[in-house]
Amino acid sequence: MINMNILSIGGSDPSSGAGIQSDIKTFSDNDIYGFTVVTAITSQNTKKVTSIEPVSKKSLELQLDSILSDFDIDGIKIGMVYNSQIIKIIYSKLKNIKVPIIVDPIIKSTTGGLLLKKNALLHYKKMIIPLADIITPNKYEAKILSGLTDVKKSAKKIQTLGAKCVVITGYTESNNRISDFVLEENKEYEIIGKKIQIVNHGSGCNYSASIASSIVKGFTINYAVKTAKKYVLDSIKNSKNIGNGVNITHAKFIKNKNDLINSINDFKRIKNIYKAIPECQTNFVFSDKNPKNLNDILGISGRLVKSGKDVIIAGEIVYGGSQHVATAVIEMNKKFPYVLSGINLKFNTKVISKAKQLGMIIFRYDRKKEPKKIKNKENSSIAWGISNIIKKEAPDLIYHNGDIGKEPMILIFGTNPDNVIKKISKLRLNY
Ligand code: PXL
Repeated sequence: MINMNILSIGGSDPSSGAGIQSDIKTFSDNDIYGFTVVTAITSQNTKKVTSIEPVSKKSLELQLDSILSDFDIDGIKIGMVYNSQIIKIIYSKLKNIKVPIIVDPIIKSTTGGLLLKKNALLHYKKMIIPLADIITPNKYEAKILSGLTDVKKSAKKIQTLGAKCVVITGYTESNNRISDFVLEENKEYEIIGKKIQIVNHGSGCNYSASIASSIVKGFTINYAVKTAKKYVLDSIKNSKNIGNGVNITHAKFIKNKNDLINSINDFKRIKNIYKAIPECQTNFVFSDKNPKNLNDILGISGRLVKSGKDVIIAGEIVYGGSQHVATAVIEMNKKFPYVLSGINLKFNTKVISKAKQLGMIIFRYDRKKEPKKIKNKENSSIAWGISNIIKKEAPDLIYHNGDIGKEPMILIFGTNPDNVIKKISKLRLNY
């Protein structure tokens, strides 16, 4: 699946909790190939930073030349830069590069080490900030960069220094919520997410590398920030106490994605399954628990598409990848919280009869009875249909016979993608 590359320019962290080692993990979680250019070699563990050795001018220049002369880079992330010499080289090599650049200001480590020399701050403001398409300081870093305490004013100031978009993490915090403030070129907003209190090493790098991953794939800044917040929450929740100091973050994020990919592959292996793909094609989705909107649901960005006698995966597995099937799962989940996965298939009376024979719970809604108001509103018929369910247990299968211009459809639901596949297998689809 790998077809994107990001270059991470930053410090080496031998504990792999932060720095370029950690970025490789995040890129890999996003099916992105990570290149690394080392600016400085730190010696550190989960307790403290014991030394920092910047690489020579020549080494940095040659590392950058090696990568930039040989590969197509889709994006660049800049982390720890340490001193003025490094800053100047990075600036001169990147100032004319056209790919998105995500800058994560690295000033101090959680364990106390100073990662940007005090006398390099001026050069950082003059040369690194203007390179940024997105810059992701936390509240304290933003204060150091702008000299201002107020988060909104600080973001404006950093934007005037040359960053196109400023994302300040930890804008507001409570016991279980943390929000980030986003200042884009011509709009500003706040994104609220869940917080858990675990002192950790790595979350800042995870955040900016996740944003970079979404941006190179063409997603909006809003989507990138929301997804990064989920990724970081997950990586802190699942962080590991593998040393004697703070936890090291570790994302489990890909588990749901892998489960969905495995089930999609199982689906593709079902004999003659291409016959079950409707005209509008198929999506197969897997939701996080308690989904609030489409961005909480993994789906295929371009659907499962019939191609001759094959079914091909067009697009990627991403949050927000499905509209229709994901909307159906959200509605089902409101009534039956254990329903987290669903797929749509071509309508066929033989499939319905077989489901009845197997004792599956079936629900039918009539799109012809749909109120006009709903018909005209994009994506609301599924919600309307499902809201009419009066059953005590969740239906395994929902269908409708279509309407003028609306293809009839079958939807199969389950607790997870494998559960959906098991139901499909039992049905022995015979189109
Ligand atoms: O988390 C920030 C960070 C980034 N890069 C390197 C680091 C740290 C924190 O310790 O060591 C190399």
